[in-house]
Amino acid sequence: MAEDIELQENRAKDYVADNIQVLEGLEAVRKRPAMYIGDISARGLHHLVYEVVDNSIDEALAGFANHIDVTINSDNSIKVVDNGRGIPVDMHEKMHKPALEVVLTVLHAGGKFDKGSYKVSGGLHGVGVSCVNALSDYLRAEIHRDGKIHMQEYSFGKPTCDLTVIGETDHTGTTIIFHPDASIFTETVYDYETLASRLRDLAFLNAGITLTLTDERDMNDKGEYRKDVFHSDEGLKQFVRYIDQGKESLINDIIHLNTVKNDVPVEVAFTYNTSFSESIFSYVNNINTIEGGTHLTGFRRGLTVTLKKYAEENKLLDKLKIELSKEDFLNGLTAVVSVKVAEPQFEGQTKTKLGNNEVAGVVQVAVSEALRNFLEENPKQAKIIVDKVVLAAQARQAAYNARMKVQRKSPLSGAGLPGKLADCKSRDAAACEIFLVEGDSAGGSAKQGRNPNYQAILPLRGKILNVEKALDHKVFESEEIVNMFKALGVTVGTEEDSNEPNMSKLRYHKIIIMTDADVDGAHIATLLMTFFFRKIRPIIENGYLYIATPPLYKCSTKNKKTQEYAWDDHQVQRFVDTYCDGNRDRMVLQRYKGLGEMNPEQLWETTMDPENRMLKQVTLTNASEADRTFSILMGEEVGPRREFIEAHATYANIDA
Ligand code: 0RA
Repeated sequence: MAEDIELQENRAKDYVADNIQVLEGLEAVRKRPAMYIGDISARGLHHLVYEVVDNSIDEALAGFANHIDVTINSDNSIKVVDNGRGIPVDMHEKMHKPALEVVLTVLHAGGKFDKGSYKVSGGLHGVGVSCVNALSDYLRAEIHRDGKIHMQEYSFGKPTCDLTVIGETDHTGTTIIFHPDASIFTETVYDYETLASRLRDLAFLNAGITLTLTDERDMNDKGEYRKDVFHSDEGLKQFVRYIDQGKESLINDIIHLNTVKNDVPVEVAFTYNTSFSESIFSYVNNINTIEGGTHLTGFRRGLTVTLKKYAEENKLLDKLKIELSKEDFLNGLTAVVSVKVAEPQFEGQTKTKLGNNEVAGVVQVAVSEALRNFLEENPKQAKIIVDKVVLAAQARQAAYNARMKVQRKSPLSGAGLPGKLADCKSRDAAACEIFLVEGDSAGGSAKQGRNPNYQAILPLRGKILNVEKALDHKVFESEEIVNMFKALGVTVGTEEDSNEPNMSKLRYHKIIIMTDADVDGAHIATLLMTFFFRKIRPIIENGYLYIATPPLYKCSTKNKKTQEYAWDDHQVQRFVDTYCDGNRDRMVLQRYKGLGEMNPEQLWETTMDPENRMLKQVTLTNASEADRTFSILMGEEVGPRREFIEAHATYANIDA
């Protein structure tokens, strides 16, 4: 334990030296924050909250807390309250300061007082709450412990007062309030949905704990703050049901196991729906392992081996003429795999891939046992699953044939590019952009307005195919979709048993969806996002997908001397205030109904010119939430879609 050795050494030094050492630790965090929390964008900003909440989750998993309340205060500071034992406040003998202060000022000090406890949470980067302290211009800790309320405040990681008793209390717990340092972060406004989806995940992943989120920036007419309560009694079983809300289930049951094998707690839930996509989400110590790893390998193996064996033993494959491949078992599967590993090794580009080999076998055995039992007890549902696997194998063969027909005709030379593509001159993918434009007329304007050196235009006719509802071979028969694959230089499944997109010949690193700013445009943008999410997800994961934001208005003074574009009503009002002496009658307001109403110069100026345009980058903060949303919005079930739209009606009156 390197930290322990360091602490021992510190004891020999004098108090001042200790202090300097500690400050240097947090200075390092302030100097290179991305090294500690991933990045300094919105993601890092939200990560601060997860870091604090994870400590409370640990306290709950140790059996001492069951309630965690998160509040977004009106100044975008965050309050996290738990009902655990409270961070210890007694003197830390090695450090000569209260344990609380050590926790808040020494990197990785969080769990050091509680050796016996099984610390499995602790944030993606596991840096602890001291990191949050270092990156906050203000932090306040309030500890309810031993009948007293203890308080200490910090600024930029340094205490601004001694630990003080400020009152009495009849309960225990920890409250941390912090305000992120605006000089560190490029984004300082918290997004409710982002926090809500993480807290919802945590509730599903840790059955029995209640988490709440309150937004004090957002009050309704009744004077209530926006608030959600997240709690799950059935854990991952409910998680799977939640993800699949918009999908039609194939079998009634959700197969659920929750066990400890070789000291590794394993929880898995899965079921099948009638869709053709695979929705597997995996977690290690509550961290979403986006890149997968050994736990996922174990799950897949347990699932395929057991199902195949059952199908063979029960002679359910006799009519099948082709070999089953691994992916046939994953069609229409929704699964969540969660393991808690004492010493996880994280690998991969984003350090979200579990490397511990011993975990694969543990999960495989647990899944095999549970699935075997389920199949034997539920022969009817077992037959339905196997039939679906067989269907998937046949569909795979048909899709492969369709793809091959397309991709054979599409050599890498320019000759294979779609006729409608106006390509750019550059061949440097990192510098190149492609605009996917709604309609031929807007496409024409874009072609004239663009910078042809690095901007390509692909006009799309009307609504593209909804891939959420279509079988793969239909997808590869759709002209618009094939054109996109060809233009992008992406192929899918050139290996017969794989659906992985091949990105190595990707021709553009900015793929920009440009649609009208109306309901139809939003629908087309959603169809395109669904397509990328389901078929070429790495484009989103790599940050290559963008949405253009054409202006909604052009404001002109009556004499036409001054003109400005506006994207919202605030900007219109600012124009009125600045150029019309606050008198709306002196302004001519042109409402753009579509891209086609702009001439090429206007389209360039407002929407395409990198100097002026505002691109929205499509990011993926929570893949299971995105999966659920796409299947609700684009899938078969009408009820959940209506509910969802009523709850999230952003485009409700944009056309009014
Ligand atoms: C170490 C020891 C003990 C509690 C905690 C840490 C603790 C940390 C956090 C962070 C947020 N909430 C927390 N709650 C508790 C307790 C040791 C003892 O009481 O014996």
